[in-house]
Amino acid sequence: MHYIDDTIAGIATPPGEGGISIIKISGVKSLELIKEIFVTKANKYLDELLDRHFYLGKVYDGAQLIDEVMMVVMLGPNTYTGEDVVEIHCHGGVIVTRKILDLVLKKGIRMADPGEFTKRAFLNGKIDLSQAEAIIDIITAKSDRGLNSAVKQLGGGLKEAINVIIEKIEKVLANLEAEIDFPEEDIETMSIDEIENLIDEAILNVEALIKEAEAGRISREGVNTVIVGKPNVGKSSLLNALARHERAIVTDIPGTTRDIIEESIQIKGVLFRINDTAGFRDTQDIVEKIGLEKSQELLLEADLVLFVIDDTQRLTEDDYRLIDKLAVIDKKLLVIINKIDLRRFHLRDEISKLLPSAKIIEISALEKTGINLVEEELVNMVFKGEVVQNQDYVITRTRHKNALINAKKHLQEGKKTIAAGFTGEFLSIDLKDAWMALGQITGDTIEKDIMDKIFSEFCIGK
Ligand SMILES: Nc1nc2c(ncn2[C@@H]2O[C@H](COP(=O)(O)OP(=O)(O)OP(=O)(O)O)[C@@H](O)[C@H]2O)c(=O)[nH]1
Ligand SMILES: [Mg+2]
Repeated sequence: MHYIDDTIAGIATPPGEGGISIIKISGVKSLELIKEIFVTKANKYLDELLDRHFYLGKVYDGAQLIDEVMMVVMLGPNTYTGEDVVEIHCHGGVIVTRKILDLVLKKGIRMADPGEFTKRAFLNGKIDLSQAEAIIDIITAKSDRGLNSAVKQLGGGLKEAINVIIEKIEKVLANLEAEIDFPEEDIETMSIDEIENLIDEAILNVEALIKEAEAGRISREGVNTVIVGKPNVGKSSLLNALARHERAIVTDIPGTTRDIIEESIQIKGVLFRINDTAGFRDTQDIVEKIGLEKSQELLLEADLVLFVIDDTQRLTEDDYRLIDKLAVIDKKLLVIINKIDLRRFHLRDEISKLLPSAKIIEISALEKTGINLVEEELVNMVFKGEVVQNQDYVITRTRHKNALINAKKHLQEGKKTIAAGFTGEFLSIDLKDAWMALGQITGDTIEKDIMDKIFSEFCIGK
C-alpha cells in the first residue's frame, strides 16, 4: 500500500439541509486524532469500537455537546481508500455539519482536496484510473445510458479490455527482452510470425474499442443537438414540446429567440442536449447578428441537426441559404416540417429533392402531434446502424480514445519495424510506446498533472 502520512476529512453529503450529513475521515491517524470527540451511550470511545459496527453516541468539543450522531469505524485496507476510515453521520444541518468538521480539523486532520478520497483509493491500488473516472461519471450521470456505461466501467470493464491488450504486448516484450539479454542461450523464443500475429490481434482489439468511442462519448455526455430554421417557424415551440414545459419564449414575432437556449432532455434513456437558436435570416440587428454567429458555431460542433421549416409558407431565400449550408456541413440531419395543423404547401417533396439524404418528419408543435415520431427518430439516428441498442460502452472519454489512437499508431510502427527486417530493441521501443499509451487509461503510466486534473473534477468529500 502506498504510504500517505497525513489524515484527511471532508463532508461527503451535499451542502444544505437534509436528513443527515456525513463527515468522512481517512488516514493512518483517523482514530487516534479524534478519539476523544466521541462517546457512545455505553461510554465507549472511538478506539474501543468494533470494526464496521454502527454506534449511536455524542460528539463533544471539550465539555460542549455538539450533536447526537451515528459513528462507524472501518479499518483498512478493506475500505474505499484502503486506509482507516471513520464516518460521522450527524444531523443534516449546515451549522452542525460545519461545526463537527471544524472540530475534526482542529484536532490536526487536514481538509481533503476535491476527489482526494478517491485519489487515495487509486494510489493504494483499490481501483485503477478508469474506475476512478467511472465514479465521477456515476455521480454526474444525466441519463440512464450514461449511468449504465459508468457502472460497467466501475466494474472494471474498461480495465479488463485494456489489460487483454497489454498482456499481448507484454508477452512479445518479454520475449524480445529475453532474446536481447541472453542471445546465445537456447530459450524458447517466438517466431516472427507469432510476434506479428500477436501485434495484429492487439491492433484489432484497439480498433474495436476506438470504434465504440463515439457512441460511448454520446452515452456519457449526451447528444449535442441544435435546432435551426428561419424565424417564426416554430423552433422554440418544438423545444418546448420535447421538453414538455415552456422552456423558451414563443411569440408570433419573428426574431423572438436571440440567444442560445439549452435544455437537456432524456429520450429512451439517451440524453439529448438540445440547443434552440435564433431564427436564421439576413439581418442588420446587432443582437440578432451575434446570436446567429453563435448558432453557426453550434452547428459545426453538433452531433445532430434539427432543421425546422414552416408548412404555411413557401420556401424563401433564407431557407435556401440554410439548406445549402446544411448540405455541405455533413451532419446527421432531421428535417421537421411544422404547422401541419394549418397545412398549406406540402413541402415534403420539395425538401426531399433538395436534401435527398435527410429524414423528414411532419409535426404540429402547437398541437403536439408527431412529437413522439421525432423522439423515436432522434434515438434511431444516433444509435441505429452503428451499434446495438442498449449496449453499454466502455470507451466514454476523449482521453481514452486519444490514448487508444496513440497505442494503435505505435503498434503499426512496430509492424513496419518488422517489415523493415528489424526486431529486437527497435521493435521493443515501438511496443513500449504502445504499452505506455494504454497505461494512460488505467493510470499505470499517467503523468502527475494529468492525474491531478482528473481528480479535481470530483466534489470535495469523494
Ligand atoms: N398553427 C401552428 N402554429 C405554430 C406551430 N408551432 C409554432 N407555432 C406558432 O408560430 C409562432 C412562432 O413560434 P416560435 O416557436 O416562437 O418560432 P421560432 O422558430 O422559435 O421563432 P424565432 O425565435 O423568432 O426564430 C408562434 O406564434 C407559435 O405559436 C404549429 O405547429 N402550428
Ligand atoms: Mg424561438
